[in-house]
Amino acid sequence: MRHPEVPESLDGWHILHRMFRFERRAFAALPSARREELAAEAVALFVSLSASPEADAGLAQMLGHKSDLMVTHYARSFEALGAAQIGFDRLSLAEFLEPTTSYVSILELGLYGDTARFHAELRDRSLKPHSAEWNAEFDALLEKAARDPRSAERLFAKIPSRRYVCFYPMNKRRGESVNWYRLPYAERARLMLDHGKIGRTFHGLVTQVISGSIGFDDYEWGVDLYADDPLVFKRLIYEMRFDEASAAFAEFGPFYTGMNFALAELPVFLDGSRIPELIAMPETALR
Ligand code: 76R
Repeated sequence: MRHPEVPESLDGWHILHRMFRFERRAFAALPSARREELAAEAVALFVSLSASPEADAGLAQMLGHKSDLMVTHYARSFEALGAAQIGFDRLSLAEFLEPTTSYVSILELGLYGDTARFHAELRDRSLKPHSAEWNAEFDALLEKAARDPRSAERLFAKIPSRRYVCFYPMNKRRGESVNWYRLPYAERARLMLDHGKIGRTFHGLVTQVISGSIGFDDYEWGVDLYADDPLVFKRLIYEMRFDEASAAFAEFGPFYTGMNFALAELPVFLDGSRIPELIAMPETALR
């Protein structure tokens, strides 16, 4: 039975974020032919994942001590994520990459508004709430929402190709006196609507990927933000702190900030000869 307080969501890509420390000096000590071999083997794996409609892989050079490299995997199942993880760990390059942390989640589109509309529609049709018939009709409405091409496109969109990435996990507060999960549904729906309105003032400047991690990892959501200018993250996240959904209820985990780069630029990242670009430079494409 569906709990009347629970907003539905549509679920898409299964996502694994992995952070690594790169043993740069040990790698640099290898003969150049061996370095090239390791890099080529890794690029081949990432390119094959990203070329598939069933998966994607993204690389980012991270700033600070928390990690040097973030690998983002998208897949259609946990099995496929597991295979991607093992594929990476079997690379000879993995000897030089020490995992520091990771995050497991599933891309979600929240349906606060739609869930309320579905409830109203079924009420208007005089169905007994949560009867077998009600449940079947509710499922049908949900499936219809999932088939909406705009939703389908967002659920399985490839990793946004924008230079800067900011990733952090977060919770909605569940304290003794302030508890998101004890607010009435209508109140949470209103707060999420307001949240969306603030978010939309940044439409076009930022691409956000919200993934749910309740039951999978240490926080409740993973937030990936992608932009062409890192100041957009600072402005957007600051502004949201004043919005009630964040001001009263958001709790944040660690933030990870970095620069996405083209898969073909991995050899440049590994060699450290320059900062790898988002678009592969012609000379690396030739390697
Ligand atoms: O999916 C949609 O675009 C519809 C509206 C929407 C939902 C349902 C939306 C819009 N978000 C939704 C859900 Mn969001 N979001 C965050 C953060 O830093 C903080 O304070 C919080 C981190 C940012 C920066 C952000 C940005 N959002 C969620 C959820 C699920 C909550 C739940 O279900 O209870 C979380 C945890 C979350 C967090 N959000 C937007 C944005 C932006 C920029 C938008 C507008 C996107 C656009 O229109 O382009």
